Amino acid sequence: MESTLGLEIIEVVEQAAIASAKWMGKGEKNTADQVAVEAMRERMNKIHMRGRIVIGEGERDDAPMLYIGEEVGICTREDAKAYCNPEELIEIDIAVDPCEGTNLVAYGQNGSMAVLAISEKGGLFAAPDFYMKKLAAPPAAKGKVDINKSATENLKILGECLERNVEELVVVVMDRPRHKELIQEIRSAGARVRLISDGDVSAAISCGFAGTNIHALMGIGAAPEGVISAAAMRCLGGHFQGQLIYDPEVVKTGLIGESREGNLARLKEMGIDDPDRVYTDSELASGETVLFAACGITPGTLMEGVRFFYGGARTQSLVISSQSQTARFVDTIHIQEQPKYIELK
Ligand code: VTB
Repeated sequence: MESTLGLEIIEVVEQAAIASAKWMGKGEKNTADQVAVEAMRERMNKIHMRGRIVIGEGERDDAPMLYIGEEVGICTREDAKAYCNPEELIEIDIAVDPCEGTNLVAYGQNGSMAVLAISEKGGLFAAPDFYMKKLAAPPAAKGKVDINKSATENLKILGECLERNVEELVVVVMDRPRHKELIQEIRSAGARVRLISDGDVSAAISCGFAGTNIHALMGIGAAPEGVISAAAMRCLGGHFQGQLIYDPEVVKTGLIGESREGNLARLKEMGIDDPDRVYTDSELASGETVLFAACGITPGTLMEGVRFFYGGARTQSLVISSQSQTARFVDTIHIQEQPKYIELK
């Protein structure tokens, strides 16, 4: 895969984050999302690639841009022959979430980001718009904790792997009625819980880095974002497992259809024969090469949010590559008008 792609996708997430950040705290989550989608798509279409959206804003009928199946990149254009040699270009699959945590942006809260993952064709699991039970943990616990074990057991294992008491562990859980028992169990086991209102991608990835004081993500979030988290964790060597959730009784609120049987039939139609299968990060992001990029919209555990100043903006992004085995934090000043001065600190 093009090594320059890693640099270009930084700009893709930066542009989405800047657009969305202009709507921070305005109470309009749909606009915060829409402008991020537009900015992401516009920048993506300037990249010399043949890309296809596998995880995006929804089905073509509901989403005008970055819908599942949309082709993106200069080399997908009708007149592309003049500058792209189709034989030389590998086809790329892309999973996007231009505004992960729309509510966080709308209410000016921490933890939102523009995010995407890329792999060669077929390298990312095209997760349906279902829920996913997730378990993320640091590299030291990879393959040792297990989504099939209880939270109590996993916390004990995690403590051993990280050489600390369970009391010294912090678990991120989304604040939802469906997690009532899980939260109780984690607390009774002795660990501490950080409840978040939205944005479990940031929480999952934070487990991959020491020093974030986040040691695990447990609970049920959206499945497509699970694939994006898995892509990052696969590159970082962290632990990530996901299991699709199709029973509305388990989720209690939200997106999926109301009948368990109907949901099971939908999964079967999509070619998912074992609906209870537990996927690992390298099954969700199975491509030979995987790239991940995120840019903070509001401040988060890993990245600063977008900061505007006279004539420009400053962003912080993270790009992770399986090929170069790097996790790069990129601090960028975007000069939009001739600034009076550029502040470095
Ligand atoms: C959101 C969002 C998460 O999952 O909660 C969503 O904040 C689905 O959960 O970051 P609800 O329907 O209960 O809100 C994520 O988008 C990603 O997993």
